[in-house]
Amino acid sequence: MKNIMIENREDAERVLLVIVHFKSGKRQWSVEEDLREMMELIIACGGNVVEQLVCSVAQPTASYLISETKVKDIADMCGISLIDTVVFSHDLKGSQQRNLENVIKTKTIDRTQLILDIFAKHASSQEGKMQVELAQLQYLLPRLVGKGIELSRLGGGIGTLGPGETKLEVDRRRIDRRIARLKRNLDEVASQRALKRKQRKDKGVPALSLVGYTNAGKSTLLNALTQAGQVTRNGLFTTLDSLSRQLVLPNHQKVVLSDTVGFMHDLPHHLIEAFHATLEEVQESDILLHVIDVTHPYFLHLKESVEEVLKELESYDKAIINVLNKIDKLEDKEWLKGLEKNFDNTVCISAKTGENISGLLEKISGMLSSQIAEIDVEIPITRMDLVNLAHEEGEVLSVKYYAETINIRAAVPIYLVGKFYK
Ligand SMILES: Nc1nc2c(ncn2[C@@H]2O[C@H](COP(=O)(O)OP(=O)(O)OP(=O)(O)O)[C@@H](O)[C@H]2O)c(=O)[nH]1
Ligand SMILES: [Mg+2]
Repeated sequence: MKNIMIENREDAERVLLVIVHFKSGKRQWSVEEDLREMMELIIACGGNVVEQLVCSVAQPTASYLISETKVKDIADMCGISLIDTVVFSHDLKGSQQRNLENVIKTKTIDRTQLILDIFAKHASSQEGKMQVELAQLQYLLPRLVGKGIELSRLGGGIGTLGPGETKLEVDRRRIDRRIARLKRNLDEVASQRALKRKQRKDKGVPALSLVGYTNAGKSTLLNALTQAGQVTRNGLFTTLDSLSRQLVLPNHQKVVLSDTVGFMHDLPHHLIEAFHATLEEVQESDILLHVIDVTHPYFLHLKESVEEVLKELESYDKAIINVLNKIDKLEDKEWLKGLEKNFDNTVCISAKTGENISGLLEKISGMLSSQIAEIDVEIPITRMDLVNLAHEEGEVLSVKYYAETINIRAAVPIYLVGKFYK
């Protein structure tokens, strides 16, 4: 297997990456795919991979996951190459992690902890920080042995991250209380968000969300469409908070477009749970723009992984536009035509150069005009024109006349909803 070249950073922690590959079982990513992504995760966390080892596992062992012989190999490599941290590509049970560290005598972490550390590093808003802390504590809780021991696990990834040293002495009960408080605070944030969404909905403004694998170009596209000034970077999990901006389509229709946290395959369940307030933005959207980096060597697998997360969020049956991004990097664009035929609702763009952004806007307008929304509104008695409009363009469910108002319930094209609420 070829070594993937990465930046040589003298100051970074020296990492030994262990790729665990099961010989049988459910369909999984290839070793090369896992290796590439784990490298990117470790770089995003500020580590430097100086050694890699692939462990083919026929039967996972209860004590170490991998065989005892391999554990001894790892211990030797750690000594020879002055390794600071061993990172496993597969999740480890608390007991496996402890057993490994006892033999290897080096800090050992798994993929989930690595991802949690990146999130901790990138969280900047109050909400983002609370969500990450909640996910970290939930990850930690079943790994606690005894009372307060092993809490050094927090902030024990690459670099010192996490909720912080001051919390290292807290015991299980305090963690439980902290989890309950974080959940309460996050529920409050979620209800504030829900209120804002309702106000938007009442005004008949359709909601669109940018979804996709991390690093696909979602924030770059939000900036191209709305000059939002969202931070973009070549690296994993740059955006953690959802940011919404108004977008006016060429037909003058106003919509709200939200950028949100990137997805990844086998995203730790705690993270999805902790980020539910942010992800509700996706669940409540009328249309999803699935941004796909077509220049990624494994983009079809990444697309499937995003669709898996959307299924988990019960959002896969929404109207989705597949936005094939970064086409400026392609020398040969002919093969894209085949893709466009195979996927539904596809547009090829470059968020960076602005190529075919107009095609994307057209697609959004087209899709909105085919979407129906139910309205239940009171309109002034003088506005019979709206009753006529509902009859002409939609399906009227009921019309009730009062002294000064008319109550109308109808199913109308989504782009007309705003007219009824003005
Ligand atoms: N060449 C090229 N690069 C792009 C394009 N769109 C985005 N990028 C680059 O891809 C990298 C990731 O872009 P982001 O917009 O931060 O990606 P994201 O999907 O928001 O990533 P997360 O927030 O981490 O989920 C950045 O270096 C961008 O400059 C594009 O159309 N062409
Ligand atoms: Mg982003």
